[in-house]
Amino acid sequence: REERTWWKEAVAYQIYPRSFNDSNGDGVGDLPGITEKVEYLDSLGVDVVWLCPVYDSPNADNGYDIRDYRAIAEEFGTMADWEELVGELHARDMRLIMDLVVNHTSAEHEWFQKSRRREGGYEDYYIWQAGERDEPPNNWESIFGGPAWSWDEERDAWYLHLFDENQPDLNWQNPAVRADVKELMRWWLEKGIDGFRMDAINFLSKREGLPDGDPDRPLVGAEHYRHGPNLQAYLEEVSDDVLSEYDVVTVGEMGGTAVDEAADFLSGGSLDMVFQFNHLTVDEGPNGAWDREGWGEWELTEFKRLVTRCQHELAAESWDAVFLGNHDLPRVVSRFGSDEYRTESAKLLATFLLTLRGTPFLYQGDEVGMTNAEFDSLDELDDPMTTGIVEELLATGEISSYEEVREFVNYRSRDHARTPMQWTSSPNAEFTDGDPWFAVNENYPEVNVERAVADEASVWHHYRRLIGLRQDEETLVYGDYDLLVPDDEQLYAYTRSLEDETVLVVLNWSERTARFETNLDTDDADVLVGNYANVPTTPVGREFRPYEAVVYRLR
Ligand code: TEU
Ligand code: CA
Repeated sequence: REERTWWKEAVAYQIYPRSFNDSNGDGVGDLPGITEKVEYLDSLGVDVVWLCPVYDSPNADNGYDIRDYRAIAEEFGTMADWEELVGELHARDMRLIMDLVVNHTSAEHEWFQKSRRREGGYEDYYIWQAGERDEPPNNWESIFGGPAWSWDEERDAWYLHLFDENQPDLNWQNPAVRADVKELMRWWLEKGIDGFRMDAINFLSKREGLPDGDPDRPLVGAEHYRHGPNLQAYLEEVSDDVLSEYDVVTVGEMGGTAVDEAADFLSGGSLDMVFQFNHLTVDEGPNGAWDREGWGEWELTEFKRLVTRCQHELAAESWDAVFLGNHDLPRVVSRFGSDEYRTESAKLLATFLLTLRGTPFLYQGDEVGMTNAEFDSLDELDDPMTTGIVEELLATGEISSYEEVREFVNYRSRDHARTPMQWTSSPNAEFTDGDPWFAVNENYPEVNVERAVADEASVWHHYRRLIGLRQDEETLVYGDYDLLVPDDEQLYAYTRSLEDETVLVVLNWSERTARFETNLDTDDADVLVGNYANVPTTPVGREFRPYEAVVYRLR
C-alpha cells in the first residue's frame, strides 16, 4: 500500500492576495482581508491555502519580484497580520503554503544592489556578463518579451533576467546564494508554514558558457536553462538540508516541462508535486501559449490523452497536483466550458478537478464560476507579461495596433485571473469600499459568492459537495485511474478504484447529448453527485445531457 499523507488527501485553494479582499478601502486586497474570509474558506471545505507572494516588493510583477523575503508588503499589512492569518487557518485545521520565488529577486533587493556595486561577497550573486553595451551576451529571450539581458549602468555589465528586467536571475551556481535561500526557507518554516509552492523552479540552472539558443524555437534559449544541468542537484540539496526536517509539502512550478522530466523529480523525492502544463497545451498554437496562430480550438480526445498520461506516469507512480487554472491563466469556464452552459460547465469542471488522482488546486473565484473579462485597449491591461509582449509586437512593427491582437489577448491574458474576487452584488462586488486597483468583471451582479451561497443549486454548492465527497471517499484520493471510451469525442469517462470499490465519473464535455456505451457492469450504481436533477442510476446506455457530469459508485 502506498504511503498516506495529509497533502494527498487535501484540497487546496489558491489566493491571489491583491485581488481577494480589501479590508481597509485602499483598493488593494490584503492579509486582514484574507483573515476575514477564513471562515468562508472553511465552509467551502478547503484544507490548504496557497498564498501568492505577500512579501515586500516594488510590484514590477505583482509581488513575484521580491525586495525583502522576510518582510510583508506594506499594502498587504504587517507581519502581525500574517501571523494572525496563519493562526486562524491552523485553528481550523487548515494549512498554509507560501510562494517561494528564488529563481530571481527584485532589482531592488539588497543583494542586487550590493552585487551591482561589486560589494564584497556579492559580486557573483547574479548572472553578470562583461561586454559591449550594444551587444547582449547571447540571443536568449525574456519570457515577458524582448531580450533576456539588460545593461546595468552602475556595474557596466549585462545581467540576465528570464522574466522582467526588474527581476534579475540569481546565480544558483554560487554556494553563498544557495545558503542564503536555504536560510530564508528555514526562517519561514520556523514560523510554522506547511509548505512551499516553488515558483519557476525548473529554470534555476543555466548551461555553462551561456550558449546561444536555437533561434527557431518559440522561447529562444530555453533549452539551455529549462531543466539545466544542475537543477536536480540544487533541489536535492534544498530538500536534504532543509525540507527533510519538516512535515511540509512542496509543489514545484515547471512550465514547459515534459511528463518524463517531471517524473524524475517526483520519483526522486526532491519535489512532492509539480505544476506542469502539458494538458493545458491542448488549445495552444504549435508555438506555445503565446502563439497568435492556431489557438482556441481543442479536441477532447487529445485532452484525455494528455491528462491520462499524467495520471499514469506521474499521479499513479508518485503523486501530482491537479489544476486547470491559476493566476497566470484564463478563467477555466471561459477556456474549457461554455458561456451558454456556464453553470453546468463550471460544475463539470469542478467534478473533473475533484475526482482525478492527485491533489486538486482550485483558484479563487472558480468556486462561483467566474469568467474572463473584456480588455478593449492596452490601458485596461495590467499584467507585465501581456503588456510586454503586446508592446514588443508594436515596437517591432509586427502589429500596428492593439486591435490586431485584441481577440487573442482576450483569450489568453493573465489579467483574466486577476480581476477582483466577486463577493456580492454591491458596488465593486464588495471586494473594496474604495477604488479597486483593477476593474471588477462587470458580470459581478450575477456571478458572486453571496448569490451562490444562497442558492443550493449553485456552482459553489457543487464544489462544496464534491470537496466533501473527496474527503469521505478514499477511492477518490488513492484509487487507480482508468480511462474509458478514449475515442469518444464528447464524453470523458473514467473509473477510480481501490480494493473492491469502484467510482465511475462520466462527463459530457459538449453542448450536445451523448450516449454512454461501455461493457462495465453498472446495473447497480448509486449517484453520488450530479449536476442535473433526476439522474438515472444506470449510466450505461443512457443519454447524457449537455455538460452533464455524474459521479457514481458501482456495487
Ligand atoms: O510563472 C512562471 C512562468 O513560467 C509563467 O510566466 C508562465 O510561463 C506563464 O504564466 C504561462 O502562461 C511564475 C509565476 O506564476 C508568474 O506569475 C510570475 O510572473 C513568474 O513566475 C515570475 O516570477
Ligand atoms: Ca487594502
